[in-house]
Amino acid sequence: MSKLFLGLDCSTQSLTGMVINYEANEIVCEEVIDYDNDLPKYGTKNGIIINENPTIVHCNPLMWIDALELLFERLKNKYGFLKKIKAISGSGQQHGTVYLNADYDYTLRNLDTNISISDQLKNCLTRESSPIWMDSSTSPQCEQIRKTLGGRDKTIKITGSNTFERFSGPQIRKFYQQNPRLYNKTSKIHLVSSFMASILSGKNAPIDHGDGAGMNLMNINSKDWDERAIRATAPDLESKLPPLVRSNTIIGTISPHFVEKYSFSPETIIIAWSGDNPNSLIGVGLRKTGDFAISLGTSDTYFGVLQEPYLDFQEQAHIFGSPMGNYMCLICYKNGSLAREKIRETFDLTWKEFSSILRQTPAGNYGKIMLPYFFPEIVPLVLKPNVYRFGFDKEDRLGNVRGIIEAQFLSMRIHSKWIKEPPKTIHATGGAAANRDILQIAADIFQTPIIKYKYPNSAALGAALRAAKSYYDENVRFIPWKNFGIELIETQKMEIIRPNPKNKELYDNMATLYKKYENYVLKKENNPESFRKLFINTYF
Ligand code: ADP
Ligand code: XUL
Repeated sequence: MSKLFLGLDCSTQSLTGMVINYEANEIVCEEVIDYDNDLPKYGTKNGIIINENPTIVHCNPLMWIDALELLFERLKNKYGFLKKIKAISGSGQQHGTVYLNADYDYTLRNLDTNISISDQLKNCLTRESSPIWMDSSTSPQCEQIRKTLGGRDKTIKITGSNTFERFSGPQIRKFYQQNPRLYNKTSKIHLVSSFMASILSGKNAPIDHGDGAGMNLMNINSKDWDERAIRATAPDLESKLPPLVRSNTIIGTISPHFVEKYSFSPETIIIAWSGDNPNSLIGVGLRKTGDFAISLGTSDTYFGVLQEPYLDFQEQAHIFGSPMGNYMCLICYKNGSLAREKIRETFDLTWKEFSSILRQTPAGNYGKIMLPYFFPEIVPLVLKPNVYRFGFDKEDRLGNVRGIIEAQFLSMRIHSKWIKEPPKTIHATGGAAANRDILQIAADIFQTPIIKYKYPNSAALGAALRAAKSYYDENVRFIPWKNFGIELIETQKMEIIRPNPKNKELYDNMATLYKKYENYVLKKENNPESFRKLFINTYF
């Protein structure tokens, strides 16, 4: 009987389940639950609860559980092979936190199959909604924690990142300060990843080193909770946090609830979940230093493998644990897909029409420069959204379409410079990686070949591969990560998009120009208009 492995990805806009047959190097099926359309009772837009304050971005964690049950229902009805699944792991949008009372663990262990899990757990939440990675409402808490830890450099040395508004520690501190009574009633604080792992395994689950690093609470060297960071965040916090574990840890078997309701085998093992970016690193086959990927999902991220926690003290960068046991570096943009969608919707375009404009317009966009902060931005830090346009206006359809794509990759090129290793190839993943014309511009700006895949969901694939590896390591023989999953990933490669060398010099100059505009707007440096005119005279 073929052995199957399930990877789940609880991301910002959807929950995906991908089943693989590792020995046959095959993706067997993929199912997606789209929160907005499949679970309308939660009233989300792009997966989030709309708040009139754009810095506050929350989600209802019960929605993720309903999505899981709906996904299993569909997989069972459509394919009926859930019994053959040997191991499951998963991926969660990073940084988001779920707050639970003392009844949570008992309720999970004693679920009634006739009632939905979300109904049984709703009284276990001490915070009705969960702040997610898009929330940027914790600047005071970031400052307080950073100060207590001895400033920016000290904070980076301890936790691998400066304090960031979306990171779990500042979010927990804000909850403690605003609702000390409910904070005191909280007995467990989970990440999205460990919360979903606990639902699956029917008991409180640990946090892995990949996702734990995105909290400003884990010591990046020892990979344990850091006492100083915990004390700087909130009282009695350590007792509320699940233990930290290596990403390959088998945390138990599947909860009897899913065996009874969806016919999983009771022997199905559950592997610790991780964050979506660490899972994607596995899913696109990054295995050694110098391998890089861009993920163009709701967020845009740029990340790569590191052997040691090489720290950056200048930029808005992060060091996370990688699921292989070493490290990964990452930068994250909030103005990713939803910013591209804003332009697409403004001009009432389909993605096909959007792409056709990218093909029609020239590299350099006639010197039109956009700083696309439709939402508060992480890299560079911009808390008050505003879109800046130089040399064009918001009615200019062609200028805006090309402007946003060039802006996004110029910024990524500039702000990834601190990673001394330049990319040799870049693996592309996430919803917008389906768009060849966007990837061509990325290849030209980075002057690096970009690999395009058939399946854009590398987080779910990475989770499925992690599940398979822990199963084989435990039951068959140890296979190093160096080779693991690479043959399957190879079958998914669709195309290598090569950079156009003719655009090299233009984009080198445009990157310098773009940086000047960032400094002009954000650091009040000189207006670079004369450089823009020179750029136009040189290339157009
Ligand atoms: P997440 O995992 O963060 O929930 P996805 O990786 O599923 O998000 O990406 C979803 C996004 O992909 C959508 O918001 C949409 O803007 C984008 N997308 C889908 N198809 C295309 C396309 N052809 N061109 C550009 N963007 C696309
Ligand atoms: C990474 C980050 C986002 C989320 C959502 O630091 O905040 O990429 O993981 O995908």
